[in-house]
Parts: sequence; structure tokens; C-alpha cells
Amino acid sequence: MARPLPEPAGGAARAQHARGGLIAVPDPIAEARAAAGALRRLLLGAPEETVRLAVTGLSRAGKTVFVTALAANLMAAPRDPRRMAGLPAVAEGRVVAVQEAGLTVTDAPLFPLRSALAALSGEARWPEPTTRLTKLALSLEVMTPSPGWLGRQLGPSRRAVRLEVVDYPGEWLLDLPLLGRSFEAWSAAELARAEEAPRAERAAAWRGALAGLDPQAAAEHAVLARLAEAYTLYLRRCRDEAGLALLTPGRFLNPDAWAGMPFLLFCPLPLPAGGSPRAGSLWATMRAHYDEYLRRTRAEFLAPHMARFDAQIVLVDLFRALASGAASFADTRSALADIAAALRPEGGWLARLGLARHPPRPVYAATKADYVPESQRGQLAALLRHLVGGNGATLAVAAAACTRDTTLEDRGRTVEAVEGLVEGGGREAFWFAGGIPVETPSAAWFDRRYAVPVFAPPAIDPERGLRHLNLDRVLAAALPEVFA
Ligand SMILES: Nc1nc2c(ncn2[C@@H]2O[C@H](COP(=O)(O)OP(=O)(O)OP(=O)(O)O)[C@@H](O)[C@H]2O)c(=O)[nH]1
Ligand SMILES: [Mg+2]
Repeated sequence: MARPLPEPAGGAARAQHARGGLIAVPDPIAEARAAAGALRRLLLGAPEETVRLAVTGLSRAGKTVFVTALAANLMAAPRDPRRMAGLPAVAEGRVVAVQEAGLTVTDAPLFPLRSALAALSGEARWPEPTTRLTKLALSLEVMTPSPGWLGRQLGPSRRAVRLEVVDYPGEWLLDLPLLGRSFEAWSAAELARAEEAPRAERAAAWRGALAGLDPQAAAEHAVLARLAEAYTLYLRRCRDEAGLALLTPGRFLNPDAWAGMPFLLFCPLPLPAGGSPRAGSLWATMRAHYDEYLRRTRAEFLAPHMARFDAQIVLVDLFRALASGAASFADTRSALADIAAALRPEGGWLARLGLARHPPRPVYAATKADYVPESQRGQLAALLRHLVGGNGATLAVAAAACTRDTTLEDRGRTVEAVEGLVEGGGREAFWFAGGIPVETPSAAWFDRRYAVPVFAPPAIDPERGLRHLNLDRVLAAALPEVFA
């Protein structure tokens, strides 16, 4: 029997052949299709495409500043392309208009762009820590070259892109690795962690409250509330006093609309002896609350806001981790490993939820890169790569570059440093003695304590946006389909 004839090769197949070294033959069908598309866009105008960007990162990583700088600099780009010239479409003058767009009535609250810009520009003040989820939408007009013969005759076509970005409290990111973890497993891991320094001393009151309890006893509201409160206090002290990052559940530190919800009354609890908890017991009630917590996280945070994204940027502040000592660094490292595992395309949380089949590869960015001079920013990106592994690009970024590079004399040696205005006035220089390590440093490295200054934010020029380092390169890596 005769075999069916192969399908005529389309444009994509031909392009692949051409890449493989074969000669590309003009394809009249693909050319005609592309030309028709270009003509249709020219006559009817293109429908707006929505591109969703997830900007994630632990608490204080720099998400809100990043989103603000992204908006300010993209909105300024059509007037002055120089600052975002790392985006090919901007450099070539093809991004012709960018403005803030509205949200539909059923959408999340609007990202407070105006107040963030006003704080940065008017009072040179950083935005407040984020306490709830908000969304920013930008509408972009980008001229894209039209393919095909007729496309070339017609010239570039106008593409309308709606870029949506979600901002949320960093603490919530750590709820992501909890999905798929049982109450038993979570409790066992957290109870063990709480025995180690520097957690143990901060956990004393909560563990004291646990000590005399029988997990099989009937659940009483007052006991549930007392334990949850003691555990929340422990998490808060770990964050505020010891600079720790791996603190779950995230809503205990930042409940937003869940404040006071009964299902927040739980904490890690040892499995009762014999392993079979009675119905209505303290243990069974706390497990039910934990399960409800995860169900609500899925239904109200992950599924509606985080599942259908086209690009993801993960921001990491390595300076805070390096400056707060070995324990804080190890803790950030574990938190990042958990997050990197949850974000990986295969078997990650999206796959587990069955929400998206092909999540984009994350772009990891080490933030606040203006804390080190240019010669050390490569090391900063290398340290991040060492921590998150090979899944995704790694870059160093400062969404708001506050410093300038300088050199100083330190005990007879010339050191490269950065210099800037610190919050509240005054100039200060800062440097890491010995530079940024490219792998987890030795315990001796951490013996030297660093007091990291908070620099005042740079001025915003409405025509040009904010001074940054690599913001354009991070966006180019995350959104090539918009800005190539
Ligand atoms: N030098 C410098 N500091 C920065 C930069 N970006 C952020 N910061 C500092 O880091 C702090 C935290 O930044 P945010 O953007 O608010 O962090 P966040 O990730 O939104 O934090 P949460 O909302 O608490 O999750 C700011 O208040 C600044 O002090 C930067 O590019 N350079
Ligand atoms: Mg924030």
C-alpha cells in the first residue's frame, strides 16, 4: 500500500531546516499566511495580547521596588530609550507607547504605583512593606516587523500588549513548597528545626506551651489560640531578630484578609504516641486547620493569581543573608532550595496543582546589586547560581541604583567600594572585605559582621525613569516574546 505523502513543510519546519544547515526554500503558503496576518493587523488593528509576569521573592527581596521601577522605566522608554536600551524593541525605538491600564471590577486591588512613585520621588522614601496582593497592568504598543514578502512591503505592524504583574507579601512565597506536604511531615520538620540555634531560644515559650499538652485531648478553642499565638510570636522573632527566611506558614506573619480566621489556629504538633489521632482531638483539629489553610492558599492565591503566568522572575536579596551571619545564610539557602524545587517546570507546584503544563523557566535575579562595585556583580550572580542550581538564568540587578562605584584606602590597601547617600542624610561608603564569595562561605567568613546601610533611593526623572543596573537585561531574559 502506498504511504501517505508527507504534509507540506510549514514555516517553522523550514526555519529548523535552515538552522540545521540546509538551504531555506521560500514557502509560498507560509509567506501568504504571514502576509495575510500582517494585512489583517494593519486594517483591523491587532487584538490586545495579555502577558502575565510573576515577580516573586522572599520578604524584603525588593519586589515592590522592582515592579515600581519596571513601570516607571517602561513608561519613560518611548520618550527616551537609553535607560532601557538592553531591550532590543526599546533600543530600536519600536516601543512607541506605554501607559498604566485599569483592572476589571472582579480583579485584584490595583498596585499602588502612584503612591510608590510619589514616595520615591517626593520624599525619597522607600515603599512600605507589602501587606496584600495587588496587580499592575501596563498597556504597551510595540511595532514588530511583519514577516513574509507582503509584510515587508507593508512595514512593521502595531502589536498591543497588556503586561500584568502581581505584587504580594514575600512571606506568602514559602507557602508554595507546603503544597503536597502533610501536617505530619510539616510538623516533624518544623519541630526539629526549632531545636537548632538561633531558633531554639526564640522557640522556648511556644515549646514550653506544647510540653504539658496531650495531642489526643479534646480540642479547646483557648488552647488552640494560645498555641497559634505563641508559634506566631516565635516566627516573628526569627524574622525580626535573627534575619531568618524559612518561616511557615506565610500568612501567620502577614495574614491580610485572613486575619482572625479560625483555620489559622494551628501550629506544628508532635504525632500522638501510637500514631492514630482521635477525632475531635487537638491534633486532628490542627491537622484539619492546616489542610484548610492549604486549600484556601490554592483557591485564593495560587489558582487565581499565580497559575497562569507566561514569565517568572525570582528576586533574591543575598546581602541580607550574607550580612546576618552563617545561620541566616544557611536558612535563606534552604528556603531558596525549597522554592527552586517548587518552581521547576517538571514536577513543581504548578504540575502538582494541574494548573499549567508548561510553566516558564524562572529568571533569578540577585537584587540590590548597587551594594557592590561593578567588578563584583558577576560574583553576586555566580553565588545565586550556586544556590539555586541550573534551572533558569541568573543575573544581578538593582531596580533602583542608589550608589556609585568608588575606591578607598583600607589599612594601606586600595579597595573597590560603593558610595551613596544613606537614608536620613549623610554619605556613606560600603564594601564587603574580600569581596562577594561565589559559593557558600566558610564559618570564618561570617565572623566579620557587616552593618549594611540603607541607601536613600535615587531620584525619579519623569522623562527617563530611575537609574538602575540590569533591570532591562532581566526583563529581556524573562520576556523575549515582548521585547525582542
Ligand atoms: N540599594 C538598593 N536598595 C533596594 C533596592 N531595591 C530595594 N531596596 C531596599 O530593600 C527594601 C525592600 O524592598 P521592597 O521592594 O519593599 O521589598 P519587597 O520584596 O516588596 O518586600 P515585602 O513587601 O516585605 O515582601 C527597600 O525598602 C529598600 O531599602 C535597590 O535596587 N537598591
Ligand atoms: Mg513589597
